[in-house]
Amino acid sequence: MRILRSAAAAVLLGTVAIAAPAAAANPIVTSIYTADPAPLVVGDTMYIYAGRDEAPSGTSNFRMREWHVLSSSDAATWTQHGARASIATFPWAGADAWASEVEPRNGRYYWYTSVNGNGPGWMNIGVAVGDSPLGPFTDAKGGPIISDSTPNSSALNIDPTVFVDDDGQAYLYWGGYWAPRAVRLASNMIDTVGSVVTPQGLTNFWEAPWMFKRNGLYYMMYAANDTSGCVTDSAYACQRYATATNPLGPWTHRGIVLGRVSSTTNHAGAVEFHGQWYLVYHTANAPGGGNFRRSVAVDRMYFNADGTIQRVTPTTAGPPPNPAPPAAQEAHHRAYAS
Ligand code: FUB
Repeated sequence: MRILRSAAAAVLLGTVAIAAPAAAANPIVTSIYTADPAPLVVGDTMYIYAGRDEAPSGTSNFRMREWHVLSSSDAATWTQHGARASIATFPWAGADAWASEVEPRNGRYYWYTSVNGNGPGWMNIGVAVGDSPLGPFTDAKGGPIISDSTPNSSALNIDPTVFVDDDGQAYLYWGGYWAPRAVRLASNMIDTVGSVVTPQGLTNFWEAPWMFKRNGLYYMMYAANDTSGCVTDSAYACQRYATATNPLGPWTHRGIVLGRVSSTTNHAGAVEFHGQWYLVYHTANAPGGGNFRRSVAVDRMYFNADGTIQRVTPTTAGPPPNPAPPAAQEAHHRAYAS
């Protein structure tokens, strides 16, 4: 059974073609459905790691087996690199390639995933590792980092976001069903250190945390589905955010980054690229799209002078091209010429 599943996944991975760069517009990819985007900037390239929605039209369950990678040199034109990890990447798992995020450390790229293990319980956090942003990626731990049997784990162990602070300490945050969780990671990026804690102050947290730091302040963005300013129908969600002066909180809720989108789920990541900030999120806006056939979008995100975030206005045009500054391009060309 295991061999058959792996072989099928290998075929899937092998048949995904690398597409030519696609013109800027939201959604940024329409040849497949993509969801749960996690941006990562490496040098002059922005990568987006995203799950693939494969639910047939008219069905009402997630069908997700692969994680794909996109890249861009200007945040406007995107190249599809196909599936770079799948359920088969984790021999101990069998279904549900849900939200993921890649965190670099010491020249390696750690791809944290939500995936349904074959053991007791439902969702787990797994981690694969590769030597480049495009992989190849292999299971780094041989089992889940977090499972339902982890003491004080979330009610739903999904949606990992990993952050390495300036002092080298790494943190894993995750959670769903209104239950955010956090734990320190060892410097090997695959073992937890100490107890799982419950972050305080993430008002109306539902799922999909996204951690980052800007100007010495910690930011946690997350999906909420309350009807007290977020959405009018709690089947949908918005993106709220909170800030803290310590990576484990306590957090102070600051407001809404992104209102309701056309899909019931609302999952986003934020990143700075070539001096500008971007919000990467998903909607149901692609042709034939829906709650289980979502598509990734990119738009500019703006901070106020006091560090608060302006609410993002989703666009269909997407952001204008933001290539590397000329000096960086010259240095890049010189490096290649030498
Ligand atoms: O894509 C499956 C799940 O839906 C994700 O893990 C959640 O964040 C929501 O987007």
